[in-house]
Amino acid sequence: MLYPKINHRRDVYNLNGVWEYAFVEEDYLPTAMNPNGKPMAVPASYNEILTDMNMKEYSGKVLYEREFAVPKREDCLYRLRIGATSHKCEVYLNSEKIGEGINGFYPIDLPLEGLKEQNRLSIVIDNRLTAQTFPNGRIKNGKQLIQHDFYNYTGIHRDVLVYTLPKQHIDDVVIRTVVDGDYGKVSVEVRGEYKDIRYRVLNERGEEVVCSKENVFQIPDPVRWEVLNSYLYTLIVETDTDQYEEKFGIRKVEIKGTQFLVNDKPVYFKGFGMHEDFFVLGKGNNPAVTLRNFECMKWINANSFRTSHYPYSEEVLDLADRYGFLVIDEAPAAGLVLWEECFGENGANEETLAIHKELMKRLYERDKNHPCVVMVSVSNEPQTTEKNSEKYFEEVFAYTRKFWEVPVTLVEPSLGYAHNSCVAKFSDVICVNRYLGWYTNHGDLTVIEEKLTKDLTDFYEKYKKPVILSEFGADTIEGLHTLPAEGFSEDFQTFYIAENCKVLDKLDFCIGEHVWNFADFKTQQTTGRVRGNRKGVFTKERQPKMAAYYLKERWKNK
Ligand code: BDP
Repeated sequence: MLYPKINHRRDVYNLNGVWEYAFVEEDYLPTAMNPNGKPMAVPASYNEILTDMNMKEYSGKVLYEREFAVPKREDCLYRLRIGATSHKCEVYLNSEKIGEGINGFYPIDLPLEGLKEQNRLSIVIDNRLTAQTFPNGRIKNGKQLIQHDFYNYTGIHRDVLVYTLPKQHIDDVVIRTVVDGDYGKVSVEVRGEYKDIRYRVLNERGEEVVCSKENVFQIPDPVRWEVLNSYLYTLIVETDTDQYEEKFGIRKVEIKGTQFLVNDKPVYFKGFGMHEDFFVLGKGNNPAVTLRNFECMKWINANSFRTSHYPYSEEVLDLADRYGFLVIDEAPAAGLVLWEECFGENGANEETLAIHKELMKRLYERDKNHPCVVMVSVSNEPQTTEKNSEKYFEEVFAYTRKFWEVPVTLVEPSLGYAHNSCVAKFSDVICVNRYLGWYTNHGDLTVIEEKLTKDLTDFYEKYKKPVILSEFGADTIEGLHTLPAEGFSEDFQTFYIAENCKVLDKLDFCIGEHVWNFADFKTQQTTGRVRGNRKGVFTKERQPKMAAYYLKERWKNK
């Protein structure tokens, strides 16, 4: 799947802006422009824009609609590309259903046939979460129950584009670097219709370094894509009728013993679990917010992040490629804890499993060419202690590895241990979440050293795989200080993080630390949340809390 790009063969028209929205009935069909439509921004979530609680928390179907016109050309095909709508949706062009979206974090790419001079695009979104959606949820007595700790933002969250393709066109481009261990050897696989094809590669200065008729070629004096020191080449695929440009980086990812190697050099993951979440926008993609996030990460000397708990926008990954961040690309499989409903009695619920596998494939189709993606996570905190999880995840891992060449992991829950996890054996790197001294023994920093050492060492001893502490953190209200340090103060967060890090420094099978979370984020209302989850090392405004200065110093030389 290729991102729509503009060049002399292809056009792109942007449909972002102010659309009409309306909450609609279950069986609603968009046969004409809805007369109750009110203005709504795209991309954005509606939840942080509306001021009425019932509307903000609405669960059910919501219509997004707009009219549009594009220049008409006979010699090309038209397609629609919706970056993401949360969650499922049905798409209609001039009252005709043209397709569906199956998940809130993946693009929907559909042919647009029979375009008129003036057209109406209607998207009916369903934001309800069930045992068969990703993330999972449950509807009880008509009320949405959320199984995970992030807000169920709803809306069109990423760009809506109409684009054209030549009739004979390139469908897909897969770029593999470091073929047979040789740096600079590149192989390109192009899917599509063409008679002639050639491959050109430009370096970062825009100079042509390769022009080849063959799909496997050598880049002279290759410059590698390194962690925090990226180098991106541009591949231009030219056929007799079409052209597509894709950036790529030359880098090799490997696990040797307990080392995670990028370009033959061991790396230590320093960074965060994050969320796509910001004031007013909700989950609406915005490059200014992404850039502020990345500038803060550079400032604090982080080198990596996990796209917890769903695939982030393609624009985020483009920028991560450029900043040289290492990304653990996570599927939207959070909240897999409803074992009876999700997994059935004797192993996998076939429907849930089939969707999960499809999402792993689509993640590959979308993200395969990004050098920043160095590992894939199939799920965050499923109930790995449940025996049925073994069969389920055996299949998910095997299927994921059919596509992905990078290491594959699964993030173990706070109560998953080496002795009771049925699935840790499938991971290439064991990612472990721990909230010692926070959710257990709350406020007691003295429990961390012994318990964390034991939990992580047990995982290593049993599986002999490298380990990442993929979540640890403490809710912190900025400006709150206590002496001695008590929970929710900036002091406590700083000492809490330092205490965990002290353990990691002693365990050489540990290859990384991802603090939970990069910034404060919205959750559903509940007693343990003061306007959301406050474990951010940065506030929601993206200003540093006290712990940020500790981490900046620590990560400078780590
Ligand atoms: C972890 C979850 C994460 C939560 C975090 C917390 O993976 O999504 O936000 O707990 O409670 O278990 O802060």
